Amino acid sequence: MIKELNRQGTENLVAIANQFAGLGKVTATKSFGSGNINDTFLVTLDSSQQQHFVLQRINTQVFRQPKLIMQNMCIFTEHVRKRLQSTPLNRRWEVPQVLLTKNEQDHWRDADGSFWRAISFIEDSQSFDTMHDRSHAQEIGYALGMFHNLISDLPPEKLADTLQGFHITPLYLQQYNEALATTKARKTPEVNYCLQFVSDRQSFAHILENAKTQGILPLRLMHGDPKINNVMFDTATQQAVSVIDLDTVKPGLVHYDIGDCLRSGCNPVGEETENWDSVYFDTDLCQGILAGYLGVAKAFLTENDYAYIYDAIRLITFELGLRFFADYLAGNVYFKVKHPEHNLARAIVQFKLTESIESQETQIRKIIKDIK
Ligand code: GN1
Ligand code: MG
Repeated sequence: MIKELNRQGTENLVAIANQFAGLGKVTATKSFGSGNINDTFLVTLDSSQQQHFVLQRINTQVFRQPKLIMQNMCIFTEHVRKRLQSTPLNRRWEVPQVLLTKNEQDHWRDADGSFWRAISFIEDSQSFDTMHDRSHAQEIGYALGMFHNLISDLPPEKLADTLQGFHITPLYLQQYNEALATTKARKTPEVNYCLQFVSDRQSFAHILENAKTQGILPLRLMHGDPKINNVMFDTATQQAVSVIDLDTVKPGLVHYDIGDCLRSGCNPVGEETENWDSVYFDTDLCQGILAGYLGVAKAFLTENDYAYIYDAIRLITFELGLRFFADYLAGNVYFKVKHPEHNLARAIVQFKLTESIESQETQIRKIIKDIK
């Protein structure tokens, strides 16, 4: 029975992929990447013009208005295409393209109502879940800087809000309190550690939103999810060539991105480890990422922006832990999990990382001061 369903699933996938395969026939599909929200597949074609593309089923429980994502993506890619045409870079840089169906639509709804879309695959490139060394870190920073730079002249209001409340830490705190009030989770030592951890940081959760409301930090366009494995590297040169996963490109703070990139890039054991004692924030990698980032981003950052970089690193790390923990308490309804305690384990990783960031505050602030 299971075999039968799998076979049928694969056949359906090929049929869906063929909707987007204008340049050939689909010869293979396979699961791709390690996304926590959408389902992602790499499609292989028999065409010499286009060998692969990325097919995704959008999780519409999370992204309630998936058409807005496609609209944003088209505006974003068009803007960047024009920018690169008028001011070409002196190195390889690619922007994922939206692929249309045979009926020229930017998505396809299957018989179950699932929302499918296709994006070009950046050929001869790869991504990594953990950082190798300082030069890798510098390239990750460059990639985020280039990403911000290329949209720094696109007014934020041109893009829609594809995920309301995303990276608004006080809202996550509210959802956490709601989950806590009704949870059936047992109070194990791990759960108690997380409860105490969040309780000790309630007022800190407001730091970036307060700065935004007071006009200290301006609303800009951001990527929303610039974690290490969303940066593609040229397989030959090992230089960063693209930032992928554009679903959350929308108005926000660049600080969410800086924080997310550093919390993800400076944790050498990665966010899926269960060896919690090995989790730490590597300040050499932090220096590398910031050097790469500021090399490109210096032009548009203000004095106030620098003043909040340390807080952003600490906050976004804490926030992701809070999001994982709240989802564990709520019964794993948002992030995909491999086992019932998965989100709890992920939360502990982010909280251990937050502790490591807090214990190195002076060094991190000095890195930021010396580099600007
Ligand atoms: C989710 O699905 P994925 O892996 O691209 C999440 C990010 C988290 C990340 C943690 C829309 O991203 O915010 O940082 O997991 N995306 C959304 O791995 O919530
Ligand atoms: Mg993502």
